[in-house]
Amino acid sequence: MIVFHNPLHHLHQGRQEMFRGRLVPCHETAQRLDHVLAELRHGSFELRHSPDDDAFALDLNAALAQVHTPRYLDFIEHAWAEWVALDPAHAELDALPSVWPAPGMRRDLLPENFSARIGLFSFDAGTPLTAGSWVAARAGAACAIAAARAVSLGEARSAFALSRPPGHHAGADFFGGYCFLNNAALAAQALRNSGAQRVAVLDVDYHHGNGTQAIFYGRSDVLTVSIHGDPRTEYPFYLGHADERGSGAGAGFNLNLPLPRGTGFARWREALHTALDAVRTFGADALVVALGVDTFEGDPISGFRLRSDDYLTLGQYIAAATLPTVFVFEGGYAVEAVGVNTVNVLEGFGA
Ligand code: Q9C
Ligand code: ZN
Repeated sequence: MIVFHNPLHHLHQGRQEMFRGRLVPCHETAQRLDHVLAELRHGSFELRHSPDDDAFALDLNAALAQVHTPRYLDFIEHAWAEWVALDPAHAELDALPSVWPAPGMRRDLLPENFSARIGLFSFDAGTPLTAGSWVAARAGAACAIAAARAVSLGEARSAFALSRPPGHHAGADFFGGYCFLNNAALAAQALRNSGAQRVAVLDVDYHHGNGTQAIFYGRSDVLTVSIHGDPRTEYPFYLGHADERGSGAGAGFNLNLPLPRGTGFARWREALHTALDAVRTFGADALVVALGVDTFEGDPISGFRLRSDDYLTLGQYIAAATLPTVFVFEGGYAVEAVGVNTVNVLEGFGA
Protein backbone atom coordinates (compact mmCIF):
# COMPACT_ATOMS: atom_id res chain seq x y z
CA MET A 1 0.00 0.00 0.00
CA ILE A 2 1.21 3.48 -0.88
CA VAL A 3 1.01 6.06 1.89
CA PHE A 4 0.97 9.79 1.15
CA HIS A 5 1.78 11.63 4.35
CA ASN A 6 1.65 15.34 5.01
CA PRO A 7 5.07 16.71 5.98
CA LEU A 8 3.49 20.08 6.90
CA HIS A 9 0.83 18.76 9.27
CA HIS A 10 2.62 20.11 12.37
CA LEU A 11 2.06 23.68 11.08
CA HIS A 12 -1.51 23.26 12.32
CA GLN A 13 -1.31 23.21 16.11
CA GLY A 14 -4.45 24.40 17.82
CA ARG A 15 -3.94 25.57 21.37
CA GLN A 16 -7.40 25.42 22.91
CA GLU A 17 -10.97 24.43 22.08
CA MET A 18 -14.15 25.64 23.78
CA PHE A 19 -15.74 22.95 25.92
CA ARG A 20 -18.50 23.49 28.49
CA GLY A 21 -17.62 27.08 29.26
CA ARG A 22 -13.87 26.55 29.37
CA LEU A 23 -11.02 26.64 26.94
CA VAL A 24 -9.38 23.20 27.15
CA PRO A 25 -6.27 21.85 25.36
CA CYS A 26 -6.98 20.60 21.83
CA HIS A 27 -7.51 16.86 21.39
CA GLU A 28 -6.48 16.99 17.75
CA THR A 29 -2.67 17.11 18.16
CA ALA A 30 0.36 16.65 15.92
CA GLN A 31 1.51 13.65 17.99
CA ARG A 32 -1.46 11.67 16.63
CA LEU A 33 -0.03 11.58 13.16
CA ASP A 34 3.53 11.04 14.37
CA HIS A 35 2.37 7.85 16.13
CA VAL A 36 0.72 6.53 12.96
CA LEU A 37 3.81 7.31 10.92
CA ALA A 38 6.07 5.57 13.44
CA GLU A 39 3.86 2.49 13.30
CA LEU A 40 3.79 2.49 9.50
CA ARG A 41 7.59 2.43 9.39
CA HIS A 42 7.49 -1.04 11.01
CA GLY A 43 5.32 -2.47 8.22
CA SER A 44 5.62 -2.90 4.46
CA PHE A 45 4.31 0.46 3.31
CA GLU A 46 5.70 2.69 0.62
CA LEU A 47 5.90 6.16 2.18
CA ARG A 48 5.65 9.23 -0.04
CA HIS A 49 5.32 12.96 0.72
CA SER A 50 2.35 14.97 -0.48
CA PRO A 51 3.26 16.40 -3.89
CA ASP A 52 4.27 20.09 -3.88
CA ASP A 53 5.44 20.97 -7.41
CA ASP A 54 3.96 23.96 -9.31
CA ALA A 55 1.94 21.90 -11.79
CA PHE A 56 0.31 20.00 -8.97
CA ALA A 57 -0.44 23.29 -7.17
CA LEU A 58 -2.50 24.57 -10.12
CA ASP A 59 -4.29 21.27 -10.28
CA LEU A 60 -4.88 21.37 -6.56
CA ASN A 61 -6.60 24.76 -6.78
CA ALA A 62 -8.97 23.35 -9.40
CA ALA A 63 -9.61 20.24 -7.29
CA LEU A 64 -10.35 22.32 -4.16
CA ALA A 65 -12.82 24.41 -6.15
CA GLN A 66 -14.77 21.27 -7.12
CA VAL A 67 -15.63 20.62 -3.46
CA HIS A 68 -15.41 23.99 -1.70
CA THR A 69 -16.84 27.41 -2.58
CA PRO A 70 -14.57 30.23 -3.80
CA ARG A 71 -15.51 32.56 -0.94
CA TYR A 72 -14.79 29.88 1.67
CA LEU A 73 -11.39 29.00 0.18
CA ASP A 74 -10.54 32.70 -0.02
CA PHE A 75 -11.50 33.20 3.62
CA ILE A 76 -9.53 30.23 4.98
CA GLU A 77 -6.44 31.12 2.99
CA HIS A 78 -6.28 34.68 4.32
CA ALA A 79 -7.96 34.36 7.71
CA TRP A 80 -4.77 34.19 9.78
CA ALA A 81 -3.27 37.31 8.21
CA GLU A 82 -6.52 39.18 8.80
CA TRP A 83 -6.70 37.99 12.38
CA VAL A 84 -3.17 39.22 13.16
CA ALA A 85 -3.77 42.51 11.31
CA LEU A 86 -6.67 43.21 13.69
CA ASP A 87 -4.29 43.21 16.66
CA PRO A 88 -0.61 42.13 16.79
CA ALA A 89 -1.36 40.36 20.10
CA HIS A 90 -3.47 37.90 18.11
CA ALA A 91 -0.27 36.24 16.87
CA GLU A 92 -0.16 34.44 20.24
CA LEU A 93 -3.83 33.41 20.12
CA ASP A 94 -5.80 31.10 17.85
CA ALA A 95 -8.85 32.44 16.04
CA LEU A 96 -12.09 30.88 17.32
CA PRO A 97 -15.60 31.88 16.24
CA SER A 98 -18.18 32.97 18.79
CA VAL A 99 -21.12 34.20 16.71
CA TRP A 100 -23.05 32.35 13.97
CA PRO A 101 -25.97 33.13 11.65
CA ALA A 102 -29.15 31.40 12.85
CA PRO A 103 -31.66 30.14 10.25
CA GLY A 104 -33.44 33.09 8.70
CA MET A 105 -30.38 35.34 8.99
CA ARG A 106 -28.36 36.30 5.90
CA ARG A 107 -25.65 33.98 4.60
CA ASP A 108 -25.49 35.47 1.12
CA LEU A 109 -23.79 38.72 2.19
CA LEU A 110 -20.19 38.61 3.30
CA PRO A 111 -19.82 40.72 6.46
CA GLU A 112 -16.81 43.04 6.71
CA ASN A 113 -16.29 42.21 10.37
CA PHE A 114 -13.82 39.33 10.88
CA SER A 115 -15.73 37.69 13.76
CA ALA A 116 -18.87 37.75 11.67
CA ARG A 117 -17.08 36.13 8.75
CA ILE A 118 -15.35 33.40 10.76
CA GLY A 119 -18.78 32.57 12.20
CA LEU A 120 -20.38 32.49 8.76
CA PHE A 121 -17.82 29.89 7.65
CA SER A 122 -17.91 27.59 10.70
CA PHE A 123 -20.24 25.66 12.98
CA ASP A 124 -18.46 25.22 16.30
CA ALA A 125 -16.00 26.84 18.72
CA GLY A 126 -13.86 23.72 18.94
CA THR A 127 -11.82 24.21 15.79
CA PRO A 128 -9.09 26.80 16.27
CA LEU A 129 -7.74 28.42 13.13
CA THR A 130 -3.99 28.90 13.56
CA ALA A 131 -1.05 30.43 11.69
CA GLY A 132 -0.42 27.23 9.76
CA SER A 133 -3.94 25.84 9.37
CA TRP A 134 -4.32 26.72 5.70
CA VAL A 135 -0.87 25.49 4.63
CA ALA A 136 -1.26 22.24 6.59
CA ALA A 137 -4.82 21.59 5.39
CA ARG A 138 -3.88 22.32 1.79
CA ALA A 139 -0.93 19.92 1.88
CA GLY A 140 -3.29 17.35 3.40
CA ALA A 141 -5.77 17.82 0.57
CA ALA A 142 -2.85 17.21 -1.80
CA CYS A 143 -2.24 13.85 -0.05
CA ALA A 144 -5.87 12.79 -0.50
CA ILE A 145 -5.90 13.72 -4.18
CA ALA A 146 -2.52 12.09 -4.84
CA ALA A 147 -3.73 8.89 -3.12
CA ALA A 148 -6.86 8.85 -5.31
CA ARG A 149 -4.79 9.37 -8.45
CA ALA A 150 -2.31 6.62 -7.57
CA VAL A 151 -5.19 4.19 -7.18
CA SER A 152 -6.88 5.41 -10.39
CA LEU A 153 -3.67 4.94 -12.34
CA GLY A 154 -3.44 1.40 -11.04
CA GLU A 155 -0.14 2.07 -9.25
CA ALA A 156 -1.62 0.14 -6.34
CA ARG A 157 -4.97 -1.33 -5.38
CA SER A 158 -5.07 0.88 -2.31
CA ALA A 159 -3.50 4.00 -0.87
CA PHE A 160 -3.62 5.82 2.45
CA ALA A 161 -3.70 9.61 2.82
CA LEU A 162 -2.18 10.22 6.23
CA SER A 163 -2.83 13.81 7.13
CA ARG A 164 -4.17 16.21 9.67
CA PRO A 165 -6.14 18.37 10.25
CA PRO A 166 -8.90 15.85 9.48
CA GLY A 167 -11.64 16.58 6.95
CA HIS A 168 -15.03 14.86 7.17
CA HIS A 169 -16.82 17.59 9.17
CA ALA A 170 -15.86 20.33 6.67
CA GLY A 171 -18.55 21.24 4.17
CA ALA A 172 -18.44 23.15 0.91
CA ASP A 173 -18.32 26.45 2.82
CA PHE A 174 -17.72 25.73 6.47
CA PHE A 175 -15.14 24.34 8.88
CA GLY A 176 -15.73 22.63 12.23
CA GLY A 177 -15.07 19.40 14.13
CA TYR A 178 -11.28 20.01 13.76
CA CYS A 179 -11.70 19.98 9.94
CA PHE A 180 -11.05 22.63 7.25
CA LEU A 181 -10.86 20.88 3.87
CA ASN A 182 -12.82 17.71 3.21
CA ASN A 183 -10.09 15.26 2.24
CA ALA A 184 -12.42 12.28 1.77
CA ALA A 185 -14.70 14.31 -0.54
CA LEU A 186 -11.68 15.54 -2.49
CA ALA A 187 -10.48 11.95 -2.90
CA ALA A 188 -13.94 10.81 -4.05
CA GLN A 189 -14.17 13.66 -6.57
CA ALA A 190 -10.63 12.90 -7.82
CA LEU A 191 -11.65 9.26 -8.40
CA ARG A 192 -14.68 10.48 -10.37
CA ASN A 193 -12.48 12.82 -12.42
CA SER A 194 -10.18 9.91 -13.29
CA GLY A 195 -12.96 7.77 -14.70
CA ALA A 196 -14.73 5.97 -11.87
CA GLN A 197 -18.46 6.21 -12.66
CA ARG A 198 -19.65 5.46 -9.14
CA VAL A 199 -17.69 6.15 -5.97
CA ALA A 200 -18.70 5.15 -2.45
CA VAL A 201 -17.49 6.92 0.67
CA LEU A 202 -17.61 4.77 3.79
CA ASP A 203 -17.11 6.80 6.97
CA VAL A 204 -16.15 4.73 10.03
CA ASP A 205 -15.11 7.62 12.28
CA TYR A 206 -17.04 7.79 15.59
CA HIS A 207 -18.60 11.09 14.52
CA HIS A 208 -21.05 11.47 11.66
CA GLY A 209 -19.36 12.78 8.50
CA ASN A 210 -21.72 15.72 8.14
CA GLY A 211 -19.51 17.62 5.71
CA THR A 212 -19.12 14.71 3.31
CA GLN A 213 -22.84 13.95 3.47
CA ALA A 214 -23.74 17.57 2.73
CA ILE A 215 -21.29 17.85 -0.19
CA PHE A 216 -22.74 14.83 -2.00
CA TYR A 217 -26.35 14.94 -0.73
CA GLY A 218 -27.89 15.86 -4.08
CA ARG A 219 -25.71 13.52 -6.19
CA SER A 220 -26.27 9.96 -7.38
CA ASP A 221 -22.68 9.35 -8.54
CA VAL A 222 -21.24 9.34 -5.01
CA LEU A 223 -22.82 7.15 -2.34
CA THR A 224 -22.12 8.30 1.22
CA VAL A 225 -22.42 5.80 4.08
CA SER A 226 -21.57 6.59 7.69
CA ILE A 227 -21.51 4.48 10.87
CA HIS A 228 -21.38 6.74 13.92
CA GLY A 229 -22.55 7.70 17.39
CA ASP A 230 -26.24 8.58 17.40
CA PRO A 231 -26.53 12.35 16.82
CA ARG A 232 -29.31 12.54 19.41
CA THR A 233 -26.52 12.43 21.98
CA GLU A 234 -23.27 12.64 19.99
CA TYR A 235 -21.43 15.37 18.07
CA PRO A 236 -22.17 16.81 15.47
CA PHE A 237 -25.79 16.52 16.78
CA TYR A 238 -27.60 18.29 13.94
CA LEU A 239 -27.04 15.72 11.18
CA GLY A 240 -26.48 11.97 10.87
CA HIS A 241 -29.98 10.55 11.51
CA ALA A 242 -31.18 7.38 9.76
CA ASP A 243 -33.94 9.19 7.84
CA GLU A 244 -31.44 11.32 5.86
CA ARG A 245 -31.37 9.44 2.55
CA GLY A 246 -30.31 12.12 0.03
CA SER A 247 -32.31 14.69 -1.93
CA GLY A 248 -33.34 15.23 -5.56
CA ALA A 249 -31.09 13.21 -7.87
CA GLY A 250 -29.25 12.07 -4.73
CA ALA A 251 -32.33 10.47 -3.13
CA GLY A 252 -31.36 7.00 -1.96
CA PHE A 253 -27.61 7.73 -2.16
CA ASN A 254 -26.90 8.54 1.48
CA LEU A 255 -27.07 5.98 4.28
CA ASN A 256 -26.64 6.73 7.98
CA LEU A 257 -26.20 3.97 10.52
CA PRO A 258 -26.28 5.67 13.93
CA LEU A 259 -25.49 3.49 16.97
CA PRO A 260 -25.90 4.24 20.66
CA ARG A 261 -23.03 5.34 22.87
CA GLY A 262 -21.49 2.23 24.44
CA THR A 263 -21.74 0.07 21.28
CA GLY A 264 -19.12 -2.72 21.10
CA PHE A 265 -17.65 -4.50 18.10
CA ALA A 266 -20.30 -7.28 17.87
CA ARG A 267 -22.99 -4.74 17.04
CA TRP A 268 -20.68 -2.35 15.21
CA ARG A 269 -19.59 -5.04 12.72
CA GLU A 270 -23.25 -5.75 11.86
CA ALA A 271 -23.55 -2.11 10.85
CA LEU A 272 -20.37 -2.49 8.80
CA HIS A 273 -21.94 -5.48 7.05
CA THR A 274 -25.03 -3.38 6.23
CA ALA A 275 -22.83 -0.52 5.03
CA LEU A 276 -20.80 -2.77 2.72
CA ASP A 277 -23.99 -4.35 1.35
CA ALA A 278 -25.12 -0.85 0.37
CA VAL A 279 -21.77 -0.21 -1.34
CA ARG A 280 -22.12 -3.48 -3.27
CA THR A 281 -25.75 -2.79 -4.30
CA PHE A 282 -24.72 0.68 -5.46
CA GLY A 283 -22.17 -0.90 -7.79
CA ALA A 284 -19.24 1.28 -6.74
CA ASP A 285 -16.15 1.28 -8.96
CA ALA A 286 -14.01 2.68 -6.16
CA LEU A 287 -14.17 3.22 -2.43
CA VAL A 288 -13.00 5.98 -0.11
CA VAL A 289 -12.78 5.10 3.58
CA ALA A 290 -12.91 8.03 6.02
CA LEU A 291 -10.79 6.26 8.59
CA GLY A 292 -11.27 7.56 12.10
CA VAL A 293 -10.23 5.30 14.96
CA ASP A 294 -12.04 7.28 17.65
CA THR A 295 -14.36 4.24 17.91
CA PHE A 296 -11.64 2.80 20.19
CA GLU A 297 -12.65 1.89 23.76
CA GLY A 298 -9.94 4.18 25.14
CA ASP A 299 -10.86 7.26 23.12
CA PRO A 300 -11.14 10.26 25.45
CA ILE A 301 -13.97 12.03 23.59
CA SER A 302 -16.01 9.17 22.12
CA GLY A 303 -18.31 6.35 23.27
CA PHE A 304 -17.85 3.11 21.30
CA ARG A 305 -15.86 0.12 22.58
CA LEU A 306 -13.76 -1.26 19.75
CA ARG A 307 -10.48 -2.93 20.76
CA SER A 308 -7.18 -2.82 18.93
CA ASP A 309 -7.60 -6.31 17.41
CA ASP A 310 -11.03 -5.39 16.07
CA TYR A 311 -9.37 -2.99 13.63
CA LEU A 312 -7.71 -5.96 11.87
CA THR A 313 -11.17 -7.46 11.30
CA LEU A 314 -12.48 -4.08 10.13
CA GLY A 315 -9.73 -3.98 7.48
CA GLN A 316 -10.53 -7.56 6.38
CA TYR A 317 -14.22 -6.70 5.94
CA ILE A 318 -13.37 -3.70 3.78
CA ALA A 319 -10.97 -5.77 1.67
CA ALA A 320 -13.81 -8.23 0.99
CA ALA A 321 -15.53 -5.50 -1.07
CA THR A 322 -12.64 -6.01 -3.56
CA LEU A 323 -12.63 -2.38 -4.71
CA PRO A 324 -9.81 0.05 -5.45
CA THR A 325 -9.66 1.79 -2.07
CA VAL A 326 -8.39 5.11 -0.76
CA PHE A 327 -8.13 5.40 3.01
CA VAL A 328 -8.17 8.92 4.44
CA PHE A 329 -7.13 9.57 8.04
CA GLU A 330 -9.77 11.25 10.24
CA GLY A 331 -10.23 11.16 14.04
CA GLY A 332 -8.75 9.10 16.89
CA TYR A 333 -7.62 10.79 20.09
CA ALA A 334 -6.23 8.00 22.27
CA VAL A 335 -2.77 9.14 21.28
CA GLU A 336 -0.82 6.07 22.42
CA ALA A 337 -3.13 3.66 20.53
CA VAL A 338 -3.95 5.63 17.40
CA GLY A 339 -0.92 4.28 15.50
CA VAL A 340 -1.57 0.59 16.21
CA ASN A 341 -5.31 0.91 15.59
CA THR A 342 -4.92 2.72 12.28
CA VAL A 343 -2.20 0.42 10.97
CA ASN A 344 -4.23 -2.63 12.07
CA VAL A 345 -6.98 -1.55 9.65
CA LEU A 346 -4.48 -1.24 6.82
CA GLU A 347 -2.84 -4.56 7.67
CA GLY A 348 -6.19 -6.31 7.94
CA PHE A 349 -7.02 -4.91 4.50
CA GLY A 350 -3.75 -6.22 3.04
CA ALA A 351 -2.05 -4.79 0.00
N1 Q9C B 1 -14.76 17.82 24.16
C1 Q9C B 1 -13.17 14.25 14.30
O1 Q9C B 1 -13.10 13.20 14.89
N2 Q9C B 1 -15.80 18.15 19.89
N3 Q9C B 1 -13.70 15.35 14.86
C2 Q9C B 1 -16.35 17.22 20.81
C3 Q9C B 1 -15.10 17.11 22.97
C4 Q9C B 1 -15.86 17.88 18.49
C5 Q9C B 1 -14.25 15.31 16.19
C6 Q9C B 1 -16.27 17.74 22.23
C7 Q9C B 1 -15.32 16.55 18.05
C8 Q9C B 1 -14.91 16.57 16.60
C9 Q9C B 1 -12.56 14.40 12.94
ZN1 ZN C 1 -14.38 11.64 14.96
